[in-house]
Amino acid sequence: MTITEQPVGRILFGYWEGEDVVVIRTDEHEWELHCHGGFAAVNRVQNSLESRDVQIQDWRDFQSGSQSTLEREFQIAIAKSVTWKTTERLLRHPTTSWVNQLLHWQKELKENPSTNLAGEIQTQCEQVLTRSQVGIRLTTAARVVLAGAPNVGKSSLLNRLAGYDRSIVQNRPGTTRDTFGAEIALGGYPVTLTDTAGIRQTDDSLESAGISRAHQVLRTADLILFLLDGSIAPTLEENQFLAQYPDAILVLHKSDQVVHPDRTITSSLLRVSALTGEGTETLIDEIVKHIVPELPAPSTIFPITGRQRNSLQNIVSAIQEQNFELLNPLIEDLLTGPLTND
Ligand SMILES: Nc1nc2c(ncn2[C@@H]2O[C@H](COP(=O)(O)OP(=O)(O)OP(=O)(O)O)[C@@H](O)[C@H]2O)c(=O)[nH]1
Ligand SMILES: [Mg+2]
Repeated sequence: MTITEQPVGRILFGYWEGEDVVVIRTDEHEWELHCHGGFAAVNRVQNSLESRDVQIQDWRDFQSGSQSTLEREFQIAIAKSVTWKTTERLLRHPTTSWVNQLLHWQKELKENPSTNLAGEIQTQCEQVLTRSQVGIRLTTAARVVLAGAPNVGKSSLLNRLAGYDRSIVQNRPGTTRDTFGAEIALGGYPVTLTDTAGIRQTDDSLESAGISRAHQVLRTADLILFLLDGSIAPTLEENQFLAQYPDAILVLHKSDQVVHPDRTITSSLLRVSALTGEGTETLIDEIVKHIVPELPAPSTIFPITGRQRNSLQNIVSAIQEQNFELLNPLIEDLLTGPLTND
């Protein structure tokens, strides 16, 4: 059977240029095509159809229908979500209730402009804004950076946490020359774990370039893990680093080795060994505790895009400045403003 003979609603299974495909005719002139695999398989099928004058529609336009921008943003976030945990949490977000609440406010403001609703709107928008970090962590990978002296075991720990050999490990200080990341999930949350060049004074221009890149990523990191080699005495560089990045989490690395007598071990110091795996579970818990704020109850509203956060902030500012006439258009903007990329 060819697809033009396919009855509407009938599901066909077959091959398209070597790829398995499932084709459903959804209307007289509309077919839905599903294929398996990653982006390469999808792109291959799509390109071959495009070359035969089939019009490809972006799924974001396809699903827009009568939905508000707010609802579309949550759907896009769910589609892009890379872990089960973040998908589940986004699916449970009470988006419809949020939309209904905004529509209700708009109606009230129109029907009764003298209404004393502004106080309630301000309080609720401020509360939603306090949960911004939750929305960011559910939709954007946290940037966690590994730092420390050359040879302290940064690349080994990255490989251990990633579960594969992403980074080159050698018993020679100065092995890693550039910064690079591994996309992983820790505790169910997406994380970009970045390896950096070991920080030290050096005359090697390539190594110094790597060290200055390390500082660039350290300045924008959500969390820094600073590794100390427990088997050697504390160094001046360690103290200098901690003065510069006081929020870094300290990790006493190579914990499988005998701790140097000059090292003071406090109970807050995490003891980890990339070699044996000791302490890695505790380290992961600690990372998650730092990057993800406590999740609110499933029925709680939170913003997930920069557009939503800006819109909420504009509503709060309008109320603070007593520009009540701006409230309705600003709520409209939160509901239906143009999609942005942030
Ligand atoms: N005993 C022990 N050795 C380790 C551990 N982790 C790494 N090493 C060893 O330490 C040496 C350096 O490891 P790397 O992971 O390359 O260290 P690095 O911090 O990335 O080094 P640079 O890239 O030069 O800055 C290698 O010989 C590793 O096998 C550990 O947990 N225990
Ligand atoms: Mg390295």
